[in-house]
Amino acid sequence: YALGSDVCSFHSAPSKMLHDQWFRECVDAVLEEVVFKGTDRKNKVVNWKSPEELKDVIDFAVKRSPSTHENLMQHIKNVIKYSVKTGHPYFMNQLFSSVDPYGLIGQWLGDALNSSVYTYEVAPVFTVMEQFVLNEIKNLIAFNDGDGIFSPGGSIANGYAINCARFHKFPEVKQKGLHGLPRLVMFTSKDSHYSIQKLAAFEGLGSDNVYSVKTDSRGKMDTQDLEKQILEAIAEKAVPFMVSATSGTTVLGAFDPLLGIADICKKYNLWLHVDAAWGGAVMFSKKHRYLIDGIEKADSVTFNPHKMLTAPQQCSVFMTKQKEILHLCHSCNAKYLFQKDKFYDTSYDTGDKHIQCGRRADVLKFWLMWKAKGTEGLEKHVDHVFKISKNFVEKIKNRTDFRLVLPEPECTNICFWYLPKSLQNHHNSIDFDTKLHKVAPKIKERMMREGTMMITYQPLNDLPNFFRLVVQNSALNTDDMDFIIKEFVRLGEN
Ligand code: ABU
Repeated sequence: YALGSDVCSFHSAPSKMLHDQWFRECVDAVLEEVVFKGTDRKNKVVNWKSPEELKDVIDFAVKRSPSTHENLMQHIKNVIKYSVKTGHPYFMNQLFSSVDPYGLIGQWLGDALNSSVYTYEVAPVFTVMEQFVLNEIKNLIAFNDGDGIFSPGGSIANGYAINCARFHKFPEVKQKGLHGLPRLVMFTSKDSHYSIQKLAAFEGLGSDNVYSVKTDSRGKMDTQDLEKQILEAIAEKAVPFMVSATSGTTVLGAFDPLLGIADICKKYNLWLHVDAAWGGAVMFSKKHRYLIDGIEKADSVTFNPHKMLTAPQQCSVFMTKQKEILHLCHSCNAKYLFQKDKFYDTSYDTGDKHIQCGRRADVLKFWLMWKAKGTEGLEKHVDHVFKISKNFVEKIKNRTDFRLVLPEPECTNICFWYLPKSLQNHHNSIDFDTKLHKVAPKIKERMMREGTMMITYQPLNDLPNFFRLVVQNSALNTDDMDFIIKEFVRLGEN
C-alpha cells in the first residue's frame, strides 16, 4: 500500500517504524553510494559487465510474490554498483554529467511532490516559478518579448521549433494537416544534432526536406552555401520556411555565425531557430557570451540547463520571441482539465501550450540551483569549465601522441586523436587513417573494462574515429587534466 493508506499494514506501530526506517536507509544508501562515493576520484566510474554477466549478478525477473525489504535493499545496492557514476569527475562521455547538490535536492523534492505542471490548481508553485525562470532566460537571450516552456529534452524542444515555424507560415496546418501544403524545406548544418532530422520526419515534413548545409574548417555553418541552397529550393518550387542554426555542435562544439544567418533569414522571410542546447550556457558569461552574438535575432531557441550548467536530467527549455504562438499552435482546450469557469485566473493553466499532457516540474531543480548560486555563480561555473578545457588543449597541443581535430576548439568539448607509438611519425603512410580509425574503439574498450574514466569517440564526416572529451563538471581541475593524459598513455600502450 502507498504511504498514508488506512489499510496499510505498515500502520500498525512496529511495522510502520520498520517501513520508515527502511525508507531512510534507502535515502542514506543513495547518498552514500551514489552522491559521495560515486563522485570520489578514488572510485571507479563504471563497474563494467556485459549484458549476460549483468543478468547473472542482478535478479531482473519480477515475481508473483513480494520481496522483503532486505532483498530490495540488496537490489538497490546492485543497481548502484553496476550503474555508471555520471557524477564522477572522470565521466566526460556525454554532454551531461556531475551531481549538483542543489539540483539533486530540487529533483528529489520534485519527485516527492510528484506534481504535473499543466494547471495552476495542481501546480501553483511550479507554474509561477516557471514564469519567473523563463522570463530571466528571455532576458539573457535578449528577446524583447516572448514565451517558453520546459520540455522533455532538447530534441523535443527542437521539435517545438519546427512546429511553431511551420504554424507561423501556414497557421491552417493545425486543422487541415499537411494536405494542401506545398513542399516545405528547412536548412541546418551537416554537423547539427540529429534531432532536427528526426523531428522533421516525425512531424511529417520528411527528412529529405531537411537540407544539409556545408560547414567550414571549424565546423560552422557556411552562410554562402546556406543562401545557395535556399535559392535552389526556391528554384525547385519548394517553400523554404526555417533555418536551424547551432550554438555548440554536439561533436566539435562549433558556434554557427548567427548574425550572418539572421540576415539571410530576414532576406528570405525564414524562421530562425537556434539549437543552443549545449552552448547556450554562455549566455550566463560576460566573457564567452560573444559566441552567441545574434541569438537575440532568432525566433526561437533551445537551451538545456542539464548540459553545461549541470542541472539533473532532464532540464530543457524552448523559448520563442512570438508571445502567443505556443498556445495558438498547440492548444486543444480539453474541457475536463482547462475549464474556463474556474475561480482563478486561468491564464496560469499553462498546460495547453505544450504537446504533453502531464509534465514534470523540471523547473524546480534549476530554480533551486540558480537561487543557491546566483547568476554570478552560474557565470563562474561556465568560465571555469572553459578555463579547464583550454588547459587540456594547451597540454596536448604540442605532444606527439595527441593530435587535436580542431586546433582551437570554441567550446568545452575537445576532440582529439590519441596516437600510440606505432602510429607516431607515420602520418604519411598509406593506411594511416585505417589504422587510426581502430585505435579509439580499442582504447575505449580498455577504458570501460578498467572503469577509470569514460570519454566517448566517434567518426565525423570522413575523419577517422577520434575522442571527444567533455568538460562541464566544475570539480575538474588542472591535475585532473594531467591524470587524463597519463591514463591515455597507459591505456594506449601496445
Ligand atoms: N542530446 C545530445 C547529447 C549527446 C551527447 O551527450 O553526446
